[in-house]
Amino acid sequence: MKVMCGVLGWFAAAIFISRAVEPPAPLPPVPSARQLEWHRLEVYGFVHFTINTFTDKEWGYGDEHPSQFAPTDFDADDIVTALRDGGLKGLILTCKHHDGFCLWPSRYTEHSVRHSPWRNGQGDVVREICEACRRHGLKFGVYLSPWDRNHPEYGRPAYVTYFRQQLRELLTQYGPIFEVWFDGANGGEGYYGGARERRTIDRRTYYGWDETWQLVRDLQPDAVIFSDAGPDVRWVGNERGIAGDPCWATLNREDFCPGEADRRRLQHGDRPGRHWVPAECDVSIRPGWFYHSAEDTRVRPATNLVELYFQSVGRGASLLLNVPPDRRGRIHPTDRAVLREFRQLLDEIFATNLAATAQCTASNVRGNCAEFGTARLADGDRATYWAADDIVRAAEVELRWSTPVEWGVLDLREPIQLGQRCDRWVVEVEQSGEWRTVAQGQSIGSRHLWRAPKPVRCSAVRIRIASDVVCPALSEVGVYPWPKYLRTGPP
Ligand code: FUL
Repeated sequence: MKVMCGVLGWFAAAIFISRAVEPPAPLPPVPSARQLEWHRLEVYGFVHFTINTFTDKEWGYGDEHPSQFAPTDFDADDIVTALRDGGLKGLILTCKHHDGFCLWPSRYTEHSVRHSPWRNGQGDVVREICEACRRHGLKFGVYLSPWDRNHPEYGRPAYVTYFRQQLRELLTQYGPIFEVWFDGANGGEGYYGGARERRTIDRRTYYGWDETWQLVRDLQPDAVIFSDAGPDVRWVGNERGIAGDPCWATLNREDFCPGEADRRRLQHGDRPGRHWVPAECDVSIRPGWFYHSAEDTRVRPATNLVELYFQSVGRGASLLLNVPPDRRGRIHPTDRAVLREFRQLLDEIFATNLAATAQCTASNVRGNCAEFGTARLADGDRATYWAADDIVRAAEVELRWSTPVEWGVLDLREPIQLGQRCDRWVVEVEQSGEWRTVAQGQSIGSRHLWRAPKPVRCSAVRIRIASDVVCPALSEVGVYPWPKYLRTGPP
Protein backbone atom coordinates (compact mmCIF):
# COMPACT_ATOMS: atom_id res chain seq x y z
CA MET A 1 0.00 0.00 0.00
CA LYS A 2 1.39 3.36 -0.96
CA VAL A 3 -0.09 6.45 0.54
CA MET A 4 0.37 9.86 -1.02
CA CYS A 5 0.96 12.61 1.48
CA GLY A 6 1.97 16.23 1.30
CA VAL A 7 1.79 19.38 3.32
CA LEU A 8 -0.83 20.90 1.05
CA GLY A 9 -3.02 17.83 0.97
CA TRP A 10 -3.91 15.48 -1.78
CA PHE A 11 -4.50 17.98 -4.52
CA ALA A 12 -1.35 19.98 -3.96
CA ALA A 13 0.64 16.83 -3.40
CA ALA A 14 -0.40 15.49 -6.74
CA ILE A 15 0.74 18.67 -8.47
CA PHE A 16 3.76 19.89 -6.51
CA ILE A 17 5.50 17.73 -3.99
CA SER A 18 4.18 14.23 -4.25
CA ARG A 19 5.76 11.80 -1.83
CA ALA A 20 5.09 8.13 -1.22
CA VAL A 21 4.99 7.02 2.41
CA GLU A 22 5.41 3.30 2.75
CA PRO A 23 4.07 1.50 5.80
CA PRO A 24 6.78 0.25 8.17
CA ALA A 25 8.42 -3.02 7.11
CA PRO A 26 7.12 -5.84 9.32
CA LEU A 27 9.44 -7.13 12.04
CA PRO A 28 9.46 -10.92 11.61
CA PRO A 29 7.98 -13.18 12.77
CA VAL A 30 4.45 -12.02 12.01
CA PRO A 31 1.16 -13.87 12.59
CA SER A 32 -0.38 -15.96 9.81
CA ALA A 33 -3.88 -15.08 8.57
CA ARG A 34 -5.37 -17.86 10.72
CA GLN A 35 -3.54 -16.53 13.78
CA LEU A 36 -4.74 -12.98 13.14
CA GLU A 37 -8.32 -14.28 13.06
CA TRP A 38 -7.71 -16.22 16.27
CA HIS A 39 -6.31 -13.13 18.04
CA ARG A 40 -9.67 -11.44 17.53
CA LEU A 41 -11.51 -14.02 19.65
CA GLU A 42 -9.72 -13.31 22.95
CA VAL A 43 -12.13 -15.34 25.12
CA TYR A 44 -13.65 -18.70 24.22
CA GLY A 45 -14.88 -21.75 26.04
CA PHE A 46 -13.69 -25.25 26.81
CA VAL A 47 -16.33 -27.92 27.34
CA HIS A 48 -15.15 -31.01 29.22
CA PHE A 49 -17.86 -33.62 29.05
CA THR A 50 -17.62 -37.43 28.89
CA ILE A 51 -18.11 -40.56 31.03
CA ASN A 52 -16.06 -38.80 33.75
CA THR A 53 -19.07 -36.55 34.28
CA PHE A 54 -21.00 -39.63 35.41
CA THR A 55 -18.22 -41.41 37.32
CA ASP A 56 -17.15 -38.24 39.13
CA LYS A 57 -13.60 -38.54 37.85
CA GLU A 58 -11.09 -36.24 36.20
CA TRP A 59 -9.22 -38.96 34.34
CA GLY A 60 -11.08 -42.16 33.38
CA TYR A 61 -8.91 -45.31 33.38
CA GLY A 62 -10.26 -46.48 30.02
CA ASP A 63 -12.22 -49.49 31.35
CA GLU A 64 -15.53 -47.63 31.63
CA HIS A 65 -18.52 -48.97 29.76
CA PRO A 66 -20.19 -46.73 27.14
CA SER A 67 -23.50 -47.30 28.95
CA GLN A 68 -22.15 -45.06 31.72
CA PHE A 69 -22.52 -42.07 29.44
CA ALA A 70 -26.12 -41.19 30.24
CA PRO A 71 -27.06 -37.50 30.23
CA THR A 72 -30.65 -37.16 31.38
CA ASP A 73 -31.56 -33.97 29.53
CA PHE A 74 -28.77 -33.08 27.12
CA ASP A 75 -29.31 -29.74 25.41
CA ALA A 76 -26.59 -28.32 23.16
CA ASP A 77 -28.42 -24.97 22.89
CA ASP A 78 -28.40 -24.66 26.67
CA ILE A 79 -24.63 -25.23 26.77
CA VAL A 80 -23.79 -22.96 23.86
CA THR A 81 -26.07 -20.09 24.90
CA ALA A 82 -24.55 -20.10 28.42
CA LEU A 83 -21.16 -19.53 26.82
CA ARG A 84 -22.53 -17.01 24.35
CA ASP A 85 -24.13 -15.00 27.15
CA GLY A 86 -20.72 -14.91 28.82
CA GLY A 87 -19.35 -13.21 25.71
CA LEU A 88 -17.32 -16.27 24.71
CA LYS A 89 -16.62 -16.35 20.99
CA GLY A 90 -15.95 -20.04 20.44
CA LEU A 91 -16.18 -23.48 22.02
CA ILE A 92 -13.68 -26.34 22.11
CA LEU A 93 -15.25 -29.71 22.93
CA THR A 94 -13.44 -32.72 24.44
CA CYS A 95 -14.52 -35.06 21.66
CA LYS A 96 -12.33 -37.76 23.24
CA HIS A 97 -10.59 -37.38 26.60
CA HIS A 98 -7.80 -39.63 27.95
CA ASP A 99 -10.27 -42.48 28.74
CA GLY A 100 -10.84 -42.94 25.00
CA PHE A 101 -14.65 -42.63 24.97
CA CYS A 102 -15.81 -40.87 21.79
CA LEU A 103 -18.62 -38.34 21.91
CA TRP A 104 -19.26 -39.03 18.24
CA PRO A 105 -20.05 -42.38 16.56
CA SER A 106 -16.55 -43.00 15.24
CA ARG A 107 -16.27 -45.70 12.62
CA TYR A 108 -13.03 -46.90 14.16
CA THR A 109 -14.08 -47.93 17.67
CA GLU A 110 -16.94 -49.42 19.62
CA HIS A 111 -16.06 -47.21 22.56
CA SER A 112 -18.42 -44.38 21.73
CA VAL A 113 -21.87 -42.83 22.09
CA ARG A 114 -23.09 -45.55 19.73
CA HIS A 115 -23.15 -47.97 22.66
CA SER A 116 -24.63 -45.63 25.20
CA PRO A 117 -28.29 -45.42 26.20
CA TRP A 118 -28.28 -41.71 25.33
CA ARG A 119 -30.54 -41.13 22.30
CA ASN A 120 -30.69 -44.94 22.04
CA GLY A 121 -27.18 -45.03 20.67
CA GLN A 122 -28.19 -42.77 17.78
CA GLY A 123 -26.76 -39.58 19.25
CA ASP A 124 -23.73 -37.50 18.29
CA VAL A 125 -22.65 -34.92 20.87
CA VAL A 126 -20.07 -33.42 18.51
CA ARG A 127 -22.71 -32.80 15.86
CA GLU A 128 -25.26 -31.33 18.25
CA ILE A 129 -22.70 -29.01 19.82
CA CYS A 130 -21.20 -27.88 16.53
CA GLU A 131 -24.62 -27.19 15.05
CA ALA A 132 -25.65 -25.22 18.14
CA CYS A 133 -22.42 -23.22 17.83
CA ARG A 134 -23.35 -22.28 14.28
CA ARG A 135 -26.88 -21.33 15.34
CA HIS A 136 -25.58 -19.05 18.07
CA GLY A 137 -22.59 -17.55 16.28
CA LEU A 138 -19.75 -19.31 18.12
CA LYS A 139 -16.76 -20.86 16.42
CA PHE A 140 -16.30 -24.57 16.99
CA GLY A 141 -13.06 -26.35 17.91
CA VAL A 142 -12.06 -29.89 18.81
CA TYR A 143 -9.99 -31.50 21.57
CA LEU A 144 -8.86 -35.02 20.68
CA SER A 145 -6.70 -36.56 23.38
CA PRO A 146 -3.54 -38.11 21.94
CA TRP A 147 -3.34 -40.34 25.01
CA ASP A 148 -5.98 -43.07 24.93
CA ARG A 149 -6.21 -45.33 27.98
CA ASN A 150 -8.82 -47.54 26.34
CA HIS A 151 -7.19 -48.46 23.06
CA PRO A 152 -5.37 -51.84 22.97
CA GLU A 153 -2.76 -50.56 20.53
CA TYR A 154 -1.82 -47.42 22.45
CA GLY A 155 1.96 -47.11 22.43
CA ARG A 156 2.30 -49.00 19.13
CA PRO A 157 2.22 -47.68 15.54
CA ALA A 158 -1.34 -48.95 14.93
CA TYR A 159 -2.70 -46.50 17.47
CA VAL A 160 -1.21 -43.53 15.64
CA THR A 161 -3.04 -44.64 12.50
CA TYR A 162 -6.25 -44.84 14.56
CA PHE A 163 -5.64 -41.42 16.13
CA ARG A 164 -5.23 -39.86 12.68
CA GLN A 165 -8.34 -41.63 11.38
CA GLN A 166 -10.30 -40.10 14.23
CA LEU A 167 -8.80 -36.71 13.60
CA ARG A 168 -9.81 -37.03 9.96
CA GLU A 169 -13.39 -37.82 10.99
CA LEU A 170 -13.57 -34.77 13.22
CA LEU A 171 -12.01 -32.49 10.64
CA THR A 172 -14.19 -33.62 7.73
CA GLN A 173 -17.63 -34.26 9.21
CA TYR A 174 -18.35 -31.21 11.31
CA GLY A 175 -17.80 -28.13 9.16
CA PRO A 176 -15.24 -25.40 9.81
CA ILE A 177 -13.04 -25.90 12.89
CA PHE A 178 -11.27 -22.88 14.37
CA GLU A 179 -8.85 -24.64 16.72
CA VAL A 180 -7.51 -28.17 17.17
CA TRP A 181 -6.30 -28.83 20.72
CA PHE A 182 -3.56 -31.39 21.37
CA ASP A 183 -3.06 -32.18 25.02
CA GLY A 184 0.42 -32.61 26.43
CA ALA A 185 -0.65 -35.27 28.97
CA ASN A 186 0.64 -38.42 27.31
CA GLY A 187 1.24 -42.03 28.30
CA GLY A 188 1.08 -43.85 31.63
CA GLU A 189 -1.21 -46.34 33.37
CA GLY A 190 -4.28 -47.48 31.53
CA TYR A 191 -6.73 -50.24 30.65
CA TYR A 192 -5.42 -50.60 27.08
CA GLY A 193 -7.93 -53.20 25.93
CA GLY A 194 -7.56 -55.20 29.15
CA ALA A 195 -3.77 -55.16 29.49
CA ARG A 196 -4.03 -52.86 32.52
CA GLU A 197 -0.44 -51.73 32.44
CA ARG A 198 1.82 -48.75 32.21
CA ARG A 199 2.78 -47.65 28.69
CA THR A 200 5.21 -44.91 27.94
CA ILE A 201 5.89 -43.32 24.60
CA ASP A 202 8.63 -41.15 23.16
CA ARG A 203 6.89 -37.80 23.20
CA ARG A 204 9.02 -36.40 20.41
CA THR A 205 8.60 -39.21 17.91
CA TYR A 206 5.59 -41.38 18.73
CA TYR A 207 2.77 -39.28 17.30
CA GLY A 208 4.72 -38.11 14.23
CA TRP A 209 3.54 -34.59 14.99
CA ASP A 210 4.69 -33.05 11.72
CA GLU A 211 2.54 -35.46 9.76
CA THR A 212 -0.38 -35.18 12.17
CA TRP A 213 -0.30 -31.39 12.01
CA GLN A 214 -0.08 -31.56 8.23
CA LEU A 215 -3.36 -33.45 8.26
CA VAL A 216 -4.95 -30.49 10.05
CA ARG A 217 -3.43 -28.10 7.51
CA ASP A 218 -4.75 -30.18 4.62
CA LEU A 219 -8.26 -30.68 5.99
CA GLN A 220 -8.85 -27.42 7.90
CA PRO A 221 -6.37 -24.84 6.62
CA ASP A 222 -7.97 -22.05 8.66
CA ALA A 223 -7.73 -23.89 12.00
CA VAL A 224 -5.04 -22.96 14.48
CA ILE A 225 -3.20 -25.87 16.07
CA PHE A 226 -2.65 -25.73 19.83
CA SER A 227 -0.09 -27.67 21.86
CA ASP A 228 2.77 -27.03 24.26
CA ALA A 229 4.82 -26.34 21.16
CA GLY A 230 2.24 -24.64 18.96
CA PRO A 231 2.76 -24.59 16.01
CA ASP A 232 0.10 -21.81 16.02
CA VAL A 233 -0.92 -21.34 19.65
CA ARG A 234 1.08 -22.40 22.70
CA TRP A 235 0.10 -23.51 26.18
CA VAL A 236 0.82 -20.79 28.73
CA GLY A 237 2.56 -23.24 31.07
CA ASN A 238 -0.06 -23.36 33.85
CA GLU A 239 -3.74 -24.16 34.26
CA ARG A 240 -4.50 -21.10 36.36
CA GLY A 241 -5.51 -18.83 33.49
CA ILE A 242 -2.58 -16.47 34.01
CA ALA A 243 0.01 -15.43 31.44
CA GLY A 244 3.47 -14.20 32.37
CA ASP A 245 4.34 -10.54 32.22
CA PRO A 246 5.87 -9.95 29.77
CA CYS A 247 4.17 -12.50 27.56
CA TRP A 248 5.76 -12.30 24.12
CA ALA A 249 3.87 -13.84 21.22
CA THR A 250 7.17 -15.09 19.87
CA LEU A 251 8.82 -18.43 20.67
CA ASN A 252 11.56 -20.71 19.40
CA ARG A 253 9.09 -23.52 19.11
CA GLU A 254 11.40 -26.24 17.81
CA ASP A 255 12.83 -26.53 21.33
CA PHE A 256 9.53 -28.05 22.51
CA CYS A 257 7.07 -30.83 21.70
CA PRO A 258 3.63 -31.62 23.16
CA GLY A 259 4.20 -32.82 26.71
CA GLU A 260 7.76 -31.49 26.88
CA ALA A 261 8.25 -27.80 27.32
CA ASP A 262 9.85 -25.34 29.68
CA ARG A 263 6.93 -23.82 31.58
CA ARG A 264 8.71 -20.59 32.32
CA ARG A 265 9.42 -20.00 28.65
CA LEU A 266 5.80 -20.86 27.82
CA GLN A 267 4.61 -18.20 30.25
CA HIS A 268 6.84 -15.48 28.89
CA GLY A 269 7.62 -16.52 25.32
CA ASP A 270 11.08 -15.91 23.81
CA ARG A 271 12.34 -12.47 22.87
CA PRO A 272 13.71 -12.52 20.27
CA GLY A 273 11.87 -15.58 18.99
CA ARG A 274 11.80 -17.14 15.54
CA HIS A 275 8.09 -18.06 15.40
CA TRP A 276 4.78 -16.36 16.14
CA VAL A 277 3.17 -18.67 18.72
CA PRO A 278 0.94 -16.65 21.08
CA ALA A 279 -0.14 -18.11 24.42
CA GLU A 280 -3.53 -19.49 25.40
CA CYS A 281 -4.53 -19.55 29.09
CA ASP A 282 -6.72 -22.55 29.88
CA VAL A 283 -8.53 -22.55 33.18
CA SER A 284 -11.73 -23.99 34.60
CA ILE A 285 -14.61 -22.06 36.11
CA ARG A 286 -14.62 -24.79 38.78
CA PRO A 287 -11.74 -26.61 40.51
CA GLY A 288 -12.06 -29.61 38.16
CA TRP A 289 -12.23 -29.77 34.36
CA PHE A 290 -15.25 -32.09 34.54
CA TYR A 291 -18.47 -31.48 36.46
CA HIS A 292 -18.65 -32.70 40.04
CA SER A 293 -21.71 -31.79 42.09
CA ALA A 294 -19.45 -31.43 45.16
CA GLU A 295 -17.99 -28.37 43.44
CA ASP A 296 -21.29 -26.57 42.91
CA THR A 297 -20.37 -24.16 45.69
CA ARG A 298 -16.85 -23.61 44.35
CA VAL A 299 -17.62 -21.86 41.06
CA ARG A 300 -15.32 -18.88 40.51
CA PRO A 301 -17.08 -15.56 41.04
CA ALA A 302 -17.42 -13.26 38.04
CA THR A 303 -14.97 -10.78 39.57
CA ASN A 304 -12.34 -13.53 39.65
CA LEU A 305 -12.96 -14.20 35.95
CA VAL A 306 -12.40 -10.50 35.29
CA GLU A 307 -9.08 -10.78 37.14
CA LEU A 308 -8.13 -13.68 34.91
CA TYR A 309 -9.17 -11.68 31.85
CA PHE A 310 -6.75 -8.91 32.80
CA GLN A 311 -3.97 -11.46 33.36
CA SER A 312 -4.53 -13.38 30.12
CA VAL A 313 -6.18 -11.29 27.40
CA GLY A 314 -4.62 -8.26 29.06
CA ARG A 315 -1.16 -9.73 28.48
CA GLY A 316 -1.59 -10.53 24.81
CA ALA A 317 -2.78 -14.12 25.34
CA SER A 318 -6.25 -15.66 25.00
CA LEU A 319 -8.50 -16.97 27.76
CA LEU A 320 -9.85 -20.50 27.27
CA LEU A 321 -12.47 -20.81 29.99
CA ASN A 322 -13.74 -24.29 30.79
CA VAL A 323 -17.43 -24.62 31.66
CA PRO A 324 -18.36 -28.28 32.23
CA PRO A 325 -21.92 -29.52 31.62
CA ASP A 326 -23.55 -31.42 34.48
CA ARG A 327 -25.10 -34.88 34.41
CA ARG A 328 -28.17 -33.56 32.69
CA GLY A 329 -25.97 -32.33 29.86
CA ARG A 330 -26.67 -28.70 30.65
CA ILE A 331 -24.84 -25.85 32.32
CA HIS A 332 -25.47 -25.57 36.06
CA PRO A 333 -27.43 -22.37 36.91
CA THR A 334 -24.58 -21.03 39.06
CA ASP A 335 -22.05 -21.20 36.22
CA ARG A 336 -24.58 -19.72 33.83
CA ALA A 337 -25.24 -16.75 36.13
CA VAL A 338 -21.50 -16.19 36.69
CA LEU A 339 -20.85 -16.14 32.95
CA ARG A 340 -23.55 -13.53 32.40
CA GLU A 341 -22.19 -11.36 35.17
CA PHE A 342 -18.66 -11.71 33.78
CA ARG A 343 -19.88 -10.31 30.47
CA GLN A 344 -21.73 -7.47 32.19
CA LEU A 345 -18.65 -6.50 34.17
CA LEU A 346 -16.48 -6.42 31.04
CA ASP A 347 -19.11 -4.43 29.14
CA GLU A 348 -19.20 -1.93 31.99
CA ILE A 349 -15.41 -1.61 32.18
CA PHE A 350 -14.98 -0.99 28.47
CA ALA A 351 -18.13 1.08 27.86
CA THR A 352 -16.55 4.53 27.50
CA ASN A 353 -13.16 5.12 25.92
CA LEU A 354 -11.97 8.45 27.27
CA ALA A 355 -9.23 8.47 24.61
CA ALA A 356 -11.92 9.24 22.04
CA THR A 357 -12.51 12.66 23.62
CA ALA A 358 -8.84 13.54 24.13
CA GLN A 359 -6.67 15.63 21.89
CA CYS A 360 -4.03 13.19 20.75
CA THR A 361 -0.55 14.15 19.54
CA ALA A 362 2.68 12.25 18.94
CA SER A 363 6.37 13.15 19.05
CA ASN A 364 6.68 11.75 15.54
CA VAL A 365 4.24 10.72 12.83
CA ARG A 366 5.50 8.65 9.95
CA GLY A 367 6.07 10.95 6.98
CA ASN A 368 3.74 13.48 8.67
CA CYS A 369 1.07 11.44 7.00
CA ALA A 370 -2.50 11.23 8.31
CA GLU A 371 -2.60 7.58 7.33
CA PHE A 372 -0.16 6.90 10.19
CA GLY A 373 -1.39 9.67 12.46
CA THR A 374 -2.79 9.65 15.97
CA ALA A 375 -6.39 9.70 14.73
CA ARG A 376 -5.88 5.97 14.11
CA LEU A 377 -5.42 5.27 17.80
CA ALA A 378 -9.00 5.43 19.02
CA ASP A 379 -10.82 4.48 15.83
CA GLY A 380 -11.65 0.98 17.09
CA ASP A 381 -9.96 -0.57 14.05
CA ARG A 382 -7.10 -2.93 14.82
CA ALA A 383 -5.84 -2.87 11.25
CA THR A 384 -5.07 0.87 11.21
CA TYR A 385 -2.28 2.36 13.31
CA TRP A 386 -0.09 5.24 14.28
CA ALA A 387 3.58 4.69 13.35
CA ALA A 388 6.82 6.64 13.57
CA ASP A 389 9.48 7.21 10.93
CA ASP A 390 11.93 4.38 10.28
CA ILE A 391 14.84 6.08 12.03
CA VAL A 392 12.85 6.51 15.25
CA ARG A 393 13.25 3.96 18.06
CA ALA A 394 11.47 5.78 20.89
CA ALA A 395 8.38 7.97 20.58
CA GLU A 396 5.61 9.42 22.71
CA VAL A 397 1.89 9.63 22.27
CA GLU A 398 0.08 12.21 24.39
CA LEU A 399 -3.62 12.38 25.21
CA ARG A 400 -4.82 15.67 26.65
CA TRP A 401 -8.26 16.58 27.94
CA SER A 402 -9.67 20.08 28.30
CA THR A 403 -10.73 19.24 31.85
CA PRO A 404 -9.10 16.58 34.07
CA VAL A 405 -10.41 13.02 33.77
CA GLU A 406 -10.47 10.15 36.21
CA TRP A 407 -9.53 6.77 34.84
CA GLY A 408 -8.34 3.33 35.90
CA VAL A 409 -7.68 1.09 32.89
CA LEU A 410 -5.27 1.57 30.03
CA ASP A 411 -5.66 -0.58 26.92
CA LEU A 412 -2.84 -0.75 24.36
CA ARG A 413 -2.61 -2.68 21.12
CA GLU A 414 0.15 -3.00 18.56
CA PRO A 415 -0.60 -3.60 14.87
CA ILE A 416 0.59 -7.20 15.11
CA GLN A 417 0.45 -7.68 11.36
CA LEU A 418 3.76 -5.76 11.56
CA GLY A 419 5.15 -8.08 14.24
CA GLN A 420 5.71 -7.39 17.92
CA ARG A 421 7.76 -4.17 17.83
CA CYS A 422 7.61 -2.60 21.26
CA ASP A 423 10.31 -3.63 23.77
CA ARG A 424 9.42 -1.20 26.55
CA TRP A 425 6.61 1.16 27.42
CA VAL A 426 6.08 3.75 30.13
CA VAL A 427 2.89 5.58 31.06
CA GLU A 428 3.08 9.02 32.65
CA VAL A 429 0.31 11.30 33.81
CA GLU A 430 0.25 15.05 34.19
CA GLN A 431 -1.13 16.21 37.51
CA SER A 432 -1.07 19.91 38.42
CA GLY A 433 1.54 20.56 35.76
CA GLU A 434 3.90 17.76 36.91
CA TRP A 435 4.57 14.51 35.04
CA ARG A 436 4.57 11.32 37.06
CA THR A 437 5.25 7.72 35.94
CA VAL A 438 2.38 5.42 36.84
CA ALA A 439 3.15 2.24 34.92
CA GLN A 440 5.74 0.53 32.80
CA GLY A 441 6.18 -2.77 31.05
CA GLN A 442 7.72 -4.62 28.15
CA SER A 443 5.44 -6.54 25.79
CA ILE A 444 2.26 -5.19 24.20
CA GLY A 445 1.53 -7.34 21.15
CA SER A 446 -2.14 -7.93 20.43
CA ARG A 447 -3.15 -6.25 23.69
CA HIS A 448 -1.86 -5.01 26.98
CA LEU A 449 -4.24 -3.97 29.74
CA TRP A 450 -2.97 -2.07 32.72
CA ARG A 451 -5.17 -1.42 35.71
CA ALA A 452 -4.34 1.34 38.16
CA PRO A 453 -4.37 0.34 41.85
CA LYS A 454 -6.64 3.33 42.50
CA PRO A 455 -8.39 5.90 40.31
CA VAL A 456 -6.00 8.26 38.49
CA ARG A 457 -7.02 11.89 38.01
CA CYS A 458 -5.04 13.83 35.45
CA SER A 459 -5.24 16.30 32.57
CA ALA A 460 -2.95 14.33 30.25
CA VAL A 461 -1.56 10.82 29.71
CA ARG A 462 1.71 10.20 27.92
CA ILE A 463 2.63 6.80 26.55
CA ARG A 464 6.33 6.39 25.84
CA ILE A 465 7.05 3.47 23.63
CA ALA A 466 10.44 2.15 22.54
CA SER A 467 11.69 -0.54 20.24
CA ASP A 468 15.23 -1.92 20.09
CA VAL A 469 15.30 -2.54 16.36
CA VAL A 470 12.44 -0.87 14.46
CA CYS A 471 10.18 2.15 14.59
CA PRO A 472 7.31 1.85 17.08
CA ALA A 473 3.64 1.65 16.13
CA LEU A 474 0.37 1.36 18.04
CA SER A 475 -3.00 0.41 16.64
CA GLU A 476 -5.28 1.28 19.56
CA VAL A 477 -5.16 3.21 22.81
CA GLY A 478 -7.99 2.96 25.31
CA VAL A 479 -8.37 4.88 28.54
CA TYR A 480 -11.30 3.70 30.65
CA PRO A 481 -12.83 4.79 33.94
CA TRP A 482 -11.85 3.06 37.15
CA PRO A 483 -13.91 -0.20 37.21
CA LYS A 484 -16.91 0.25 39.47
CA TYR A 485 -16.86 -3.31 40.77
CA LEU A 486 -13.50 -2.64 42.45
CA ARG A 487 -15.09 -0.01 44.65
CA THR A 488 -16.81 -2.73 46.64
CA GLY A 489 -13.42 -4.13 47.68
CA PRO A 490 -10.74 -6.27 46.08
CA PRO A 491 -11.96 -9.48 44.38
C1 FUL B 1 -4.79 -31.62 30.81
C2 FUL B 1 -5.66 -32.87 30.96
O1 FUL B 1 -4.94 -33.92 31.57
C3 FUL B 1 -6.84 -32.44 31.77
O2 FUL B 1 -7.69 -33.52 32.08
C4 FUL B 1 -7.59 -31.37 30.99
O3 FUL B 1 -8.12 -31.93 29.81
C5 FUL B 1 -6.66 -30.21 30.67
C6 FUL B 1 -7.28 -29.16 29.82
O4 FUL B 1 -5.50 -30.68 30.05
O5 FUL B 1 -3.56 -31.87 30.30
